[in-house]
Amino acid sequence: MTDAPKTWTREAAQALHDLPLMDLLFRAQTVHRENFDPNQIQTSQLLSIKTGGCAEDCAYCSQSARNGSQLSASKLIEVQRVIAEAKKAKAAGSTRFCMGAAWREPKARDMPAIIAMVEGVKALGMETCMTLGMLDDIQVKQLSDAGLDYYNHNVDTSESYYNKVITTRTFDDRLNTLARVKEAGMKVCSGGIMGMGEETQDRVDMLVTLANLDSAPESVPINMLMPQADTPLADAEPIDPIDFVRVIAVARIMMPTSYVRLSAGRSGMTDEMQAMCFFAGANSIFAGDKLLTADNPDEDSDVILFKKLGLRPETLGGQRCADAAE
Ligand code: SAM
Ligand code: DTB
Ligand code: SF4
Repeated sequence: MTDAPKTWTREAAQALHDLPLMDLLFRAQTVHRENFDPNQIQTSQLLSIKTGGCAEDCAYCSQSARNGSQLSASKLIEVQRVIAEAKKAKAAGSTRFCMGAAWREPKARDMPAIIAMVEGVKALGMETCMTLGMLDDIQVKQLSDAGLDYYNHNVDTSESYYNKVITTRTFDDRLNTLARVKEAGMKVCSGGIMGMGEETQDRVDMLVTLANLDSAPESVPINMLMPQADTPLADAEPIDPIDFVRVIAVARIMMPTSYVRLSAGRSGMTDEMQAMCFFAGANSIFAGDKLLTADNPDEDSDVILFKKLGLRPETLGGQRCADAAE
């Protein structure tokens, strides 16, 4: 069952994807239990530290200045506000605080505040994650020196579908930043979005890219497109829920020790769909009633869902369990 190849071919990954659903889910749950406690879910909370006015043209995003979205651009928020929000997230049970900025890349003048945010949130005893766009060598060193734990930078889709979604940067730009982050010693959080009009092959190719990185990302967010008004993908055909579950299961099997995050789009999912995603091996979520700009299920409904499913939020230090199958 754990005879996973080191390097995945698209044929092997596609064959996995196309298995009868029950066979795929059984394999995914088996791999999951060999590597994690199946009833434990890591929770991260997001905060938008700089919203809107972004120079990139990502077709899914409400924050691109190039899309017609009504969202107004804001400046980088105050460090103290970030720390106050992180304290609330910690009190609500999140172990990781993820700070996101609508930038193509950070400017040198922003780095002192960014560093202060990382240091301030870490001082609360939380894990830190940032997503700020592309980084240069100086910036990865600054973030790593500040103690940043994770850097989120999604590949979003397959290499061949990439320019249907984003034209202001390339897939290779994305991979270059991921390589710099890894090289600087930070953990990588990278995944993508399902439901942007891509083919099944694009979903498989995206997972092959991620699984075949020098080491697979420690965290793999799988987002379901949340269609945003006035963006080119506002009317995209929604992905079939079972097709989404398949992607989670394939991600779990191909990246057995990574956290697979059931990310954006949970507010549009039934409890049953989320339960299937957890069974397929998703073991992380974003908690809190807001993502960056879009809605997320409120805390109460997540508490009820966890109770119904017998899930426990992971605590810091209570992480990956090598012999979880016992
Ligand atoms: N500007 C940075 C960047 O793009 O890397 C960080 C913020 S960006 C909003 C982070 C990720 O959120 C994107 O890569 C994308 O995968 C996800 N995302 C953005 N808008 C979304 C939407 N409408 N539905 C689902 N996921 C979305
Ligand atoms: C990720 O993969 N999903 C998060 C996080 N990384 C930064 C962002 C989701 C954004 C959803 C749309 C919004 O809130 O604007
Ligand atoms: Fe900018 Fe990130 Fe949105 Fe793309 S996804 S427009 S880079 S904020």
